[in-house]
Amino acid sequence: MRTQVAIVGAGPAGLLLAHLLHRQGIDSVVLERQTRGHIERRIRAGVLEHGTVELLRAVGLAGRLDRERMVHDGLELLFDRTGHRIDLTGLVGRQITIYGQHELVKDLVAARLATGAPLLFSAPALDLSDLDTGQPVVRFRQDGRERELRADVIAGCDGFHGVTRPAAGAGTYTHDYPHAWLGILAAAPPSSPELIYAYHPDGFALHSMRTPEITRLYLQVAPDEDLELWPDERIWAELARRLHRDEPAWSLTTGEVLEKGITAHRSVVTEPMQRGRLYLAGDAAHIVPATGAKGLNLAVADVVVLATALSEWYATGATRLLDGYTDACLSRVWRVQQFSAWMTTMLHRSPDPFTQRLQLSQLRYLTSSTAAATSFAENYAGLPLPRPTGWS
Ligand code: FAS
Ligand code: PHB
Repeated sequence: MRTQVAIVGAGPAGLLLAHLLHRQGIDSVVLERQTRGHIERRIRAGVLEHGTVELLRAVGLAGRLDRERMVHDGLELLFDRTGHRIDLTGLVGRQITIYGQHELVKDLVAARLATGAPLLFSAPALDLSDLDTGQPVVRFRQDGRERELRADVIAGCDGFHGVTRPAAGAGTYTHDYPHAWLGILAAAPPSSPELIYAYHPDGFALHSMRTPEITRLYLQVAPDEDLELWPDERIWAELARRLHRDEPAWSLTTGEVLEKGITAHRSVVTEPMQRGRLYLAGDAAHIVPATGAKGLNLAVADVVVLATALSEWYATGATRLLDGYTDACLSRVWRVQQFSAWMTTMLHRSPDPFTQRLQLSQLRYLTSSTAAATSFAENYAGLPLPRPTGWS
């Protein structure tokens, strides 16, 4: 097979890149290891930044999102059994959107299939070659046969466990956090209209949601926690304890647990995010702890930069933006890494009493200083996104 851009991975990064390139008349082939059903059911992120939604709307991908999303103007920080609201809209004029990543993937898959352009499921990329030539190749498997896809450029959008990041042979910065998240998806209406980030002596807890009927909740647990030790009753009891507040009116609404799992927390940055004609985007290039709800949004920012650089190259032959791809992405990547690490260390239980005092001081300052709350709101709701070529 032959195409202009070979895209490995049909997550938010790969599918959005394919869409932005298609709008510029640039051909691509998307290779996805899993089936369509698998990627459209995979529960991951749920918070979209203000800029991410504006972008999706500007490129014609927000039809269902605008009908079904939940819009939040603020969130709550809970500590010392008292809730403190951060007014995102009041402080920085920006909102967040609650819309499941798997719902967005469904919309992106539908948009791709509507163009008739290739999206190959159950087609795992095996390895890459000729990256330093003008005609790099992806070897992949489809229907039991090994095939080759030759392209001008390869976009590595295959997540943290894909084949493209190792092929880039780049250096990585890694930091592992001494905790993980036990997350559940539950058939229960939200107990509060907005997200609650709870700092508790026994560990962090998060009350989030997907729809008016479905909640998403998380508990801080040990990195090697055994899920077998967490029957649903214990999870609900621990959530109620950590989300407890002195306001008598508030209580946690429980329901059937639809899905539960444990997710590690780590920070990873790959530098450079390119090698020859290979460009990494999204989780293939960097991982953030989920506390700041940034992973998906950072993937979107990368592909906006990459699509703009590729559009210029195909339109003018200029490689200026492609050559500067890594630098253009890394400024935002490290900003988001710092914010996510800061939010994670501020809100997760530390065994060290001195650190606990620092955490409480940080939380009290953040919820009593407009300057501090504004900086938080600016980072949380999302810094402005670069504007892709042809943004209407
Ligand atoms: P993705 O991982 O989404 O997509 C990569 C795609 O490449 C996948 O479809 C994969 O099947 C495919 N692939 C892999 N290897 C391949 C190969 N060899 N050939 C072809 N295809 C291949 N973020 C939040 O903000 N909130 C959350 O609650 C949250 N929870 C998360 C839970 C988990 C378990 C994980 C892993 C991440 C979570 N994240 C969360 C972060 C998440 O949203 C990611 O940042 C986001 O999925 C990144 O999108 P992509 O870069 O497109 O990578
Ligand atoms: C989620 O809903 O999955 C979610 C929300 C906020 C976060 C992390 C995850 O900070």
